[in-house]
Amino acid sequence: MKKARLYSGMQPSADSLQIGNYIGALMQWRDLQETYDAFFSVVDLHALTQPNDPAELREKTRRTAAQYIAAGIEPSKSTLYVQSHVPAHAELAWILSTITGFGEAGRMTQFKDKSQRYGSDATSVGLFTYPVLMAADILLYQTDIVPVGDDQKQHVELTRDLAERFNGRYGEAFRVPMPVIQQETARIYDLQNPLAKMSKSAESEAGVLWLLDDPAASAKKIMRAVTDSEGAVRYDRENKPGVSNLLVIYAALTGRQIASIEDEYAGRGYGDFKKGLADVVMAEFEPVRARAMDLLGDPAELDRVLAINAARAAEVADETLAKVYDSVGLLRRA
Ligand code: AQP
Repeated sequence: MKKARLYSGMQPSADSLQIGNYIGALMQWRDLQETYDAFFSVVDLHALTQPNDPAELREKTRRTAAQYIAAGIEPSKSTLYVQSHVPAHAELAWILSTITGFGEAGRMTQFKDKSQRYGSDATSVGLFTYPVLMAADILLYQTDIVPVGDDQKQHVELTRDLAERFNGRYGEAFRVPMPVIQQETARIYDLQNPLAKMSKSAESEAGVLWLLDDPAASAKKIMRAVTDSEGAVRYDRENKPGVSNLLVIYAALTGRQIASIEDEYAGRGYGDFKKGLADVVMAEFEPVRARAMDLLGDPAELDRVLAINAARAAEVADETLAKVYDSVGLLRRA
């Protein structure tokens, strides 16, 4: 039987991914690639919506791809490629932008948040059309499911609306995808501000655990993580967000139930618990880091693997794009 298709991606917006990207996305992708025909891209065109140093963006793109592989995404099993290597993404985004309402795009909360944060002079049209490019990413591959965090749900809803609108107007060209929303327990918060989502672009580094960081630095950040004065290792998201976040990380990385971790640390202080967690994080990250560094030591080989995967992606994407061009009435080149 043909496997259902899955699409997801991450921006190469930092030298290293953070533990939220790992637990909230990569660990799940690693499992999902077994049952789905999975496409995972490094969305470098999206990353252009932030200011970038060109040489650094190239490096971050390689590093992000290396971390996908190091975390267990297998380029022989999944299609792991760089978005800009498949020109159909930008081309379909243009077509989709012509059927997207201005007001519809303006209602996207991520755009509203980011544009407020940057101010109108620093807000580009690219940031405004970011969700249209994301819709193109998903629709090019006739995707069945899109695993995303709940902050991306609105973008997948827009994708569905655009697919249905296009199909209704021009005839069936796209499969209408379903979002699969990540569970609350897969969401990781900043260690210093456990009410804010941990993010690659956090203002302060103190609350972010980087996959490629020196293990001693990660351990230090865990030991300094914000907790509370109760002293009990107990999950209570509302009243104990710091400790709850650490428990979620512990449980996600060990596959254990939160209750069993609470039992283990009952009557022991936060120091012991944090030390235990630091050991868990270091044991998990160490092989990932070593493998990523190994891959980055041979960039020509990494580029070769990415090129093979981009060719595989382009085969599927080009077929969808050709259909779309025909549907909207663009004259075929003789
Ligand atoms: N804190 C998090 N907890 C759980 N999942 C998370 N993801 C990101 N942060 C957390 C998941 O990682 C993937 C990365 O998506 P992205 O790179 O396109 O952007 P993002 O979601 O905005 O991630 P960041 O790290 O916060 O990046 P910046 O700072 O560049 O915006 C997604 O699957 C996301 O759900």
